[in-house]
Amino acid sequence: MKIIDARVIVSSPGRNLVTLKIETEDGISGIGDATLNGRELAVVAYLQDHVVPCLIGRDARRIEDIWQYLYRGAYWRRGPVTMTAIAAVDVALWDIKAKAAGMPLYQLLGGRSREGALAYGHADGRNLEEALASVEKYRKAGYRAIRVQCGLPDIEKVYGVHVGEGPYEPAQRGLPEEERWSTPAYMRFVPTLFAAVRENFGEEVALLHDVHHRLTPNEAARVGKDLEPYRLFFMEDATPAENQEGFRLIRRATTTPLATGEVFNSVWDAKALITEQLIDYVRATIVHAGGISHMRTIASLAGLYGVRTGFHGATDLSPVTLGAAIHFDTWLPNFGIQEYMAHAEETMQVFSHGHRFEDGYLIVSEAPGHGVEIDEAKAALYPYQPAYLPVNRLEDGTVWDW
Ligand code: GCO
Ligand code: MG
Repeated sequence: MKIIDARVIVSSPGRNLVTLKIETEDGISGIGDATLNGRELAVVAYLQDHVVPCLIGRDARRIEDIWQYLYRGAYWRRGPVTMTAIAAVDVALWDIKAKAAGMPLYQLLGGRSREGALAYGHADGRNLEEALASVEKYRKAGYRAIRVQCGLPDIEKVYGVHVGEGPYEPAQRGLPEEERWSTPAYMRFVPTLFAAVRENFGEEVALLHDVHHRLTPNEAARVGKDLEPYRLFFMEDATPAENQEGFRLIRRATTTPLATGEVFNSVWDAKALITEQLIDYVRATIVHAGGISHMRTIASLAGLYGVRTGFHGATDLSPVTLGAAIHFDTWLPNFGIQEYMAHAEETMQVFSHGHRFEDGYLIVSEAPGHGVEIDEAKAALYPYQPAYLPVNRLEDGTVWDW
């Protein structure tokens, strides 16, 4: 089953998304997501200039060999650009293999382990009142797990909180915007937020929160302790995880469950975190961590240490990644939770799939492959728009983690 064509589709239906389509001599094609938010064109060039020429003529059935060829064979390893490009190839090849077998992808992975994947939605508000109203909306929509983010007094823009109409979207067209951040204001406010949410919505709903890399390990330990009474499902990215050992300090101080890893691209980014049981959920995901093949390695290692997955699922991960993730979640024994943000209407004019959200769970479609298709003619209607994630500064102007 020779690969006869591979092309990169860059489109901006609501936001920039990059897709790789691989075609085989048998007429079966597959697609993979290659979107790296704010750095899209670096992956496009990596694929077009260095990967696609090496794919033509290879046997599409040899997924593992092609993965090793692109990873080991490149000499230069890891990094978000490389691993996103490899992921796009890998997911497209799994899509092709599953279509050739006439099976939904989860069947090839080992079959169903659950009926649906528990999903969490994003509640947010510019102030406490709005945040509570947003939680209410997600409860009514059937969510059993809800992430809660809230604006801070005297801070104009806060991560995870929408401005204007429509859902939160951090990437903005044009050059990067700059935001201001106050750690003390955040640390004072966040326990109040979760006290109010528990008071209004009771003990049953699973609550999550994303600190988005803003704290030092010791500050994270403090916040983890302060949030213990509200029994979070997890506290995410409490501190940047480049220094994996930094999590020892947080872990010793609090029983609030910890999640990290949406920016990870390899098992090496998570090795100490997993083997030392410093986290409860690993958030590395298919598109940025080398595809299904490498995510299996990360998830299997995690399984040995009682760590579960909590795949990143913001809108900059295209419907193709979401589709592949729902298959993975349906199979993986140590699945934990799936982040779920519905894509914009324009995005869903370009991509189609049969996966569905029902009663708090994502239910996998039975279509062969990963079940997500792209309409290339519609994609062409939305040309690429330069857009960037914001840059963060402390109140005194120091550049900080966003
Ligand atoms: C999340 C994430 C996102 C990221 C975004 C960056 O937990 O969903 O933190 O909001 O910031 O995906 O590209
Ligand atoms: Mg996050």
